[in-house]
Amino acid sequence: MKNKKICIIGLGYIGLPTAAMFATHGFDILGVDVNPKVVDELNQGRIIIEEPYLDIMVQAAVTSGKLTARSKPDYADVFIIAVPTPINEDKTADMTYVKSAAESIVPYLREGNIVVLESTSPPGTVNELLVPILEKSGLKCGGQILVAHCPERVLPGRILIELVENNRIIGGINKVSAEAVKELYKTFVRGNIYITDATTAEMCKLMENTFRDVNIALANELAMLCERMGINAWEVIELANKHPRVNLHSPGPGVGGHCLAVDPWFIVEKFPETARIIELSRKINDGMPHYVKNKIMNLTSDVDGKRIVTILGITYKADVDDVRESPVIELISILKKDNVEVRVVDPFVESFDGKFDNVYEACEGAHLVVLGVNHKQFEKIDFNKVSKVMAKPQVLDTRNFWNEKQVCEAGLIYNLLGRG
Ligand code: SAJ
Repeated sequence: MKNKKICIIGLGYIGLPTAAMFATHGFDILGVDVNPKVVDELNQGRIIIEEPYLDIMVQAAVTSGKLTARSKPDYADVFIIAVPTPINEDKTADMTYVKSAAESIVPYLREGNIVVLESTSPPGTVNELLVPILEKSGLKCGGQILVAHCPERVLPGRILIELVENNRIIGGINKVSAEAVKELYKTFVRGNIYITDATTAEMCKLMENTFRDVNIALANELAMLCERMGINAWEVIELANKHPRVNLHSPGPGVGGHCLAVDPWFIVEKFPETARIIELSRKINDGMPHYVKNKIMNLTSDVDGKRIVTILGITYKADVDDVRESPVIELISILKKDNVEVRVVDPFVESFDGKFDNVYEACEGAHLVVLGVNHKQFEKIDFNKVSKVMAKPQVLDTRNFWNEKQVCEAGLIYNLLGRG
């Protein structure tokens, strides 16, 4: 298997770490990306995304000559497609990048090649979309070319660890395809590798994120119920989770990122009349920024003139720089529509309208501080300083992150999402 040439289409959060991983395991890697900046930087051993240790690994792979990049594919033994599958306005999957990636490799396909789709895709994509494109080469899939779906399942911030440690699912268009791709991934995966058919693998990947999204919707519904009942959802969660078969998730200002907020729709688009819990959960989670906005408006209802709200953390989750589908950004935009002055502090985000670098300056004259994302750095805030500079000393913690006692001792009123 080793010394084979692998062509990886798409050098983003998944394609690039996968390229670096194969390169450091003896393969010759050609990375392909439509963005010239990604290609140029990579050929100089540099990367333009944030992920722990990825820069070092990529630099080593490029220096050793095992990883190079260009804008077009070339002949190879294996082709891996790792391009984005964004979502359209109407909540259907935008398969444009997968289609053009597949079409771009057709001229270079030869008998004996392996083609792997890593991109998260609606069930049926490999059989109904990928195979017909690849067969334009005149080669038969399943015989002359082996084809499989090998969904990525790594968590941003832990990608290099999880690429190696996580279990993997490989769905082949036939058994020979699945077995061949298993041999390939075995070179660096230390978790178990399970083989199945392509559509089952597609559905597994989507259901993993849907499982999480539905459970978060349940937690968000619990938070809203507890507020009405005058009890604390976080206490309910803690105590209910003492049961050996219960694992309630955490409420929050909504669900973001390019996975949980998107993948469930790929199932809904297939059978909307059947995927009812999945669709309702998406809507509950998407409604959370509006719910939090109403809370903010109530907490500042006695303010004369323009309300000033300081939001700490705007990325889609803690300690990452990714703002895709961030519910806090949605919250900011609806607050602004209601004429609220929003100030933002986020050490992970370079620029954003209303961004302050200093927490205390951002709190000066504010009527409410909202903890949007629980970045580790926000643990160390000096609440005494915050309390002194605010016009109305109060906070809203949407993540159950701060220590209530500490906040109150500084003279601030502590409000918690999910507690009535
Ligand atoms: N969130 C909550 N409450 C919770 C847990 C999360 O509100 O109890 C929110 C987070 O704040 C965030 C969103 O959900 O806005 C998603 O965060 P996440 O950490 O659950 O997931 P992602 O999107 O970073 O990564 C997921 C992972 N999938 C699963 O854990 C099943 C990852 O393994 C996948 O590889 C990734 O999606 C992907 O690429 O599909």
